[in-house]
Amino acid sequence: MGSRATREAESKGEEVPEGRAASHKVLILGAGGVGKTTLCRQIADHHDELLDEADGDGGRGDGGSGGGANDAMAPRRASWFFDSNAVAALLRRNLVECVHALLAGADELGMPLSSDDAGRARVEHVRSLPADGWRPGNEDADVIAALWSDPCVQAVYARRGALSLSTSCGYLLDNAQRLASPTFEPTVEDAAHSSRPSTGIVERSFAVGGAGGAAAGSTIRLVDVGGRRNERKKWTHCFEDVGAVLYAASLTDYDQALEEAADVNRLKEDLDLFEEIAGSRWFSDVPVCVVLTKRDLLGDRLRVSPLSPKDGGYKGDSDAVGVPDAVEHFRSMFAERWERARGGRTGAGDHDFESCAIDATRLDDVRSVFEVLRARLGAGSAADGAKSTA
Ligand SMILES: Nc1nc2c(ncn2[C@@H]2O[C@H](COP(=O)(O)OP(=O)(O)O)[C@@H](O)[C@H]2O)c(=O)[nH]1
Ligand SMILES: [Mg+2]
Repeated sequence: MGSRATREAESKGEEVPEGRAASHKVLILGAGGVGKTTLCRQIADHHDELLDEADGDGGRGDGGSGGGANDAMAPRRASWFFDSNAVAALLRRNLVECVHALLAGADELGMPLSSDDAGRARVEHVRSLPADGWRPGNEDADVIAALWSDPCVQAVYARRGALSLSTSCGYLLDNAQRLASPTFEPTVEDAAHSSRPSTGIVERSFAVGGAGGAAAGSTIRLVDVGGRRNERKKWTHCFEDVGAVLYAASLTDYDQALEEAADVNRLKEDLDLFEEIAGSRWFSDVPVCVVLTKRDLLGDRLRVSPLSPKDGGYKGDSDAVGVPDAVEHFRSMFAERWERARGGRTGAGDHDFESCAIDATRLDDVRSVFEVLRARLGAGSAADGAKSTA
C-alpha cells in the first residue's frame, strides 16, 4: 500500500522527515451493546481495503456511505481476517443464546410459543440445546428454522421492543440453517453479527500510510473498551495522549432499558455519558465523532415502537416518523449535549460537532467513519506527530 502523503510530498520535492511518523490513539467509547467492538473489528480487520478504496478513487472525502456499484458487499469468507472456527463457534453460541432468550421472553410476556404438539416438541428440543459447545446436527437446524417460522414465535419476536434480545437475533435466526451446517464458513457479515460482552481494554494497531496527510509509517491504535457501567471505571487508564474519540450510540436505544439498571433508558444513558465525555478535561482538545449505529434496524424498530413526543421532546409529526427524520432527531439530541458540554468555548482546540449514522455490520458504512477519522487525524498531523512520537 503506497503512502499517498509520501508520494504527494515527494512530488512536491519535499522531504518526508522520519520523525513525522505518528501513532494516533483512537478511543472507541460508549455504553454496552451499542456496537463499539463491531466497529473496532471492522476498521481494524479491513483497514487495508478501506484505505485502498479511499486512496484508489481519488479520495472520496465526502464522508458519505454512498450506494454505487462499488458499495455492494458480496459475501466473503472471513478466514483471511480471523480464525473462522472460533467465529463459527461464537456465532453458534450466539444463535442458541438467542433462541433461549426468545423462550424466556415468551415466559416473561406470558405468551404461548406453540399451538400444537409438534410446536411443543420443537420448544422442548431447543430448550435442551447447550449454548456452550453446541455441535449442531441437521435435525437441530431444521427444528430451529421451523420454530422461527412458527407464528407464535414470530408474535413473541414482534414484541421484542419489550424484551432484551440480542441485536443480531433476527439475523442469526434467519441464517440458522447455514450456521448449523457442518461446512459453515462465516462471511465478513456473519462475523460482524457475532457478539461477546467486552471486558477490559483491547487495543488494535495498524499502519495507515498516508492518513489524510500524515507521514508514511503512521499507525492508528484503536482502543476498544467494555461499555457496561462496571467496566467504565477502567476507562481513565486509557485517557492519555488520545488523538480522536469515536463515541458510539445505537439508534435503536430509545425504547430500551439499560441491562445493568432496568429503570434507566438506554438513550438517556448514551446522552448523559456523551455529555460527560464531551465535557471531560481529558478531551478538551480532542475531536470527538458520534457514530450512531444500527441504522439498518431503525425502520423496523420505528414500526414496533413509534417515536412519540415523549421521546426526548420529539416535536415532529409523530404519526409519520421515517428513518431520516428519526436519525436527525437523535443527531440533534447529541448535538445539543455537545453544545452544552463545549459551547461557548473558543480557541484552536475547538472542534465542530460531527456525527454519522451507520450500519456497523456493513463495511461500506464503516468507510464513512474511517474517512472522518483519517481527515481528523490528518488535520493536525504535523503537530500530532511531534506530540505523539515524543
Ligand atoms: N444490525 C446491526 N447490528 C449491529 C450494529 N452494530 C452492532 N451490532 C450488533 O450489536 C451487538 C452488540 O455489538 P458489540 O459491538 O458487541 O457492542 P459493544 O458492547 O458496544 O462492543 C452485536 O450482536 C453486533 O453484531 C449495526 O450497526 N447493525
Ligand atoms: Mg464490546
